[in-house]
Amino acid sequence: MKTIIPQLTKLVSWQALEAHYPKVRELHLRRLFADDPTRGERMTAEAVGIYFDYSKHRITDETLRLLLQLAEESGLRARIDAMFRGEKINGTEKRAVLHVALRAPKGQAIVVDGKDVVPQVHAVLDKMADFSSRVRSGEWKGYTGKPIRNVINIGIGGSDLGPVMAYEALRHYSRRDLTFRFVSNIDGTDFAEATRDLDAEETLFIISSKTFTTLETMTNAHTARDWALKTLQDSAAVASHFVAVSTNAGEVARFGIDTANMFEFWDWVGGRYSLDSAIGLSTMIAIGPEEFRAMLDGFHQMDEHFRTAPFERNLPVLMGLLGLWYNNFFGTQTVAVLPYEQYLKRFPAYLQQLTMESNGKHVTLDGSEIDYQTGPIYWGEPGTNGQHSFYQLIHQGTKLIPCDFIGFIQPLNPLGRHHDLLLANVFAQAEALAFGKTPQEVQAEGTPAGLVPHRTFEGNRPSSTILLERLTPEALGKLVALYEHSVFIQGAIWGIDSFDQWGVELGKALAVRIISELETGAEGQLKHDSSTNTLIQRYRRSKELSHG
Ligand code: G6Q
Repeated sequence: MKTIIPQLTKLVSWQALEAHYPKVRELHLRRLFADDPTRGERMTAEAVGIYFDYSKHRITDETLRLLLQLAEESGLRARIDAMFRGEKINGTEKRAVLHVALRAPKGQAIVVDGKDVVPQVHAVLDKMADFSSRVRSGEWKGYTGKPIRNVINIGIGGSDLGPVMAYEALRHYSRRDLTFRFVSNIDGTDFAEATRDLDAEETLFIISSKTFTTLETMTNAHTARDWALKTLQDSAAVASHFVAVSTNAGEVARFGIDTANMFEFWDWVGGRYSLDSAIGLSTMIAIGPEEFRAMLDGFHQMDEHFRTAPFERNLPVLMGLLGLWYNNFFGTQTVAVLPYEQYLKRFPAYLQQLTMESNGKHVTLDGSEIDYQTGPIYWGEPGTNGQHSFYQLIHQGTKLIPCDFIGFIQPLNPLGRHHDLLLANVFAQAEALAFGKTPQEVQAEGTPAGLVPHRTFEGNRPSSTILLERLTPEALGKLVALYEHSVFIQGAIWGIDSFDQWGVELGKALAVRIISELETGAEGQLKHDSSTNTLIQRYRRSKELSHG
């Protein structure tokens, strides 16, 4: 199926932005703020409880006007509407992209292939709520009659990063008498460390896999079954200690899990967009069904804002356009995500998948090679830790790195002056990056001449400040949806498929061949390049020697 994509770099607005860029490049944020004392109030937007300050970006009103024109001219509105209508906008996989349906309230209709999917979503949510409540209350018992005390989610990629991030983010709201662990890596250490101090009689495994065929997850799931049965001694115990989250009932049954204990989702939910589907079962057990529904409501509020707000006040659109401005005109390569909230410590890792798997593409939807930059590299750490490590490069290095500062007005753990100190650091970092410190200012402090260049901060380093009231499940939903939609709008303008991930396939296929060569293959038959052959031979020889 061919989708007609307007040629991005030929658009009038794109060319106007190209002509406009050299002028803006020469402007310093010091000047822009001095010339317009209202800039810090004007260049902000607020919606659904998120305050978005974009005044410290290297833009003028004209830049914004042209970026908004680009959004219109590249057909963004039609792409947004197509997504919400359930059209198959994931062209290469011929799938609808409907994570928004996962948080649609009862009664709203979203139709895919002639069928309203919202009732199914709520049926699964109800089933999850029932199960979660039974685990939380102790009514759901292990095989030997003990209540569940430990929940281990086994999954990888989209079936892991969302659940881990959401659990960590919402730990404040979680049941502290239950232990939650997450096993993803095929490295046996991950499983061994997650289970070494646990009692199998009190442990529930959630096998989370859309396909139920993923090598890492199925290997860990089989290891988990062996581990559990070593203690429980009876394969009938699997029914009490294993549940599945999947789209693949056949494989779930083949593994030995009763499909009555399977929580369904659908092919129109992409892995990295699935934390609010049944993939969030561990989150629901941790925080309870009510808080989980509050999170969904937060997502939905942002969805509605995204769907209905005019682009100039639309947070995901503004955020996406600003990212595109640096990526495509300033030529920046990365974005730093800096949450000043300890509970969001896994948020940057989660965003890495969301952004980079979605927009790390080299061809347009119609398969043409792209001659402009697509998705940037996302990275980050929670503040203030990063300030004592990599911020040096952001402040004084030779690379321009737009930053997203994320902060919350109210602390979840009020402790002396901690929160004021934390927030002071958010505001100070954004200020220091934007305005820097001139050589004259450094000299005026009596700095020895030789040190002046070292202590000078050129400034003009852009950042957004994203402020929310308090990290609640609802707030987390809003924040995740903000990034989801901003990734989508960038991908839509770049004309790429943000919802496929063919780039993960080649390595997987090659590994399958190498696995058999490591385990059984004869050295003489290796047909890789000389480097891969030598590595395989070296591993095999050492393995043989160490096994005597
Ligand atoms: C996400 C990707 C990918 C996927 C994992 C796990 O968007 O599709 O990260 O989530 O490969 O896949 P399964 O859930 O099928 O095991």
